Amino acid sequence: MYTLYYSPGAASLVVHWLLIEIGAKHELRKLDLAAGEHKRADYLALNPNGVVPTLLVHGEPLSEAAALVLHLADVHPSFGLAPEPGSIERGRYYQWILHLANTLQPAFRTWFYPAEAAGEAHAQEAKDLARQRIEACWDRIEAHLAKRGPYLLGASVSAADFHLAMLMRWSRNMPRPATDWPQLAALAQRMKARPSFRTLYEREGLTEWA
Ligand SMILES: N[C@@H](CCC(=O)N[C@@H](CS)C(=O)NCC(=O)O)C(=O)O
Repeated sequence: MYTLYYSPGAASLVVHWLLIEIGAKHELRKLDLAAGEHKRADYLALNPNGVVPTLLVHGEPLSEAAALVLHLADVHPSFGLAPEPGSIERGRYYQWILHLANTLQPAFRTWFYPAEAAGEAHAQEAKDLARQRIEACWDRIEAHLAKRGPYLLGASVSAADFHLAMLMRWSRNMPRPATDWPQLAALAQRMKARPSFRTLYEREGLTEWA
């Protein structure tokens, strides 16, 4: 049994989406980030970083969106969202998820919280740099998909594509959203066509990037 602490559209989205995709029984606990519910003592006891997501797995708290993606795909292998451990495909899968989590997602953190990265006085410079970094990632992923796509691992979808789609969604109001890149746009269309995406949108009350 899973319990997901989430906020609509936040880094919890990919975890929620995968829970729906694999049909796992779960409860949702919505946190109001604007009201600071993620900084309250009871939540910090579960996630000392004070961010979403946190997933309770049989009552045990786990955090970090990418770790939760890897864990869910492993615990529910029949959905084929992760390659065989030890295979070269598995290595590529780790490579992509860690790239998304270590390079692209932190650039988004700077885009959304520029003062945290550089202080109020330099927030605009931080945002400009974040934009460059995000667009450089889109360039590289686009080139990869053109050569080895249509998914990150080739012919079949993996949990990494769900993570990528969440990050692409975050770019929707940027000067150049990820969907300006044709291979990425096609991947987004395929991911959005999954029935689990519709359910996710209904449950989180999302409308943008539908
Ligand atoms: N590395 C963490 C980052 C999570 C994160 O930054 N979550 C954001 C929402 S997208 C958050 O909780 N922001 C509220 C805050 O930092 O106060 C993860 O991937 O789980």
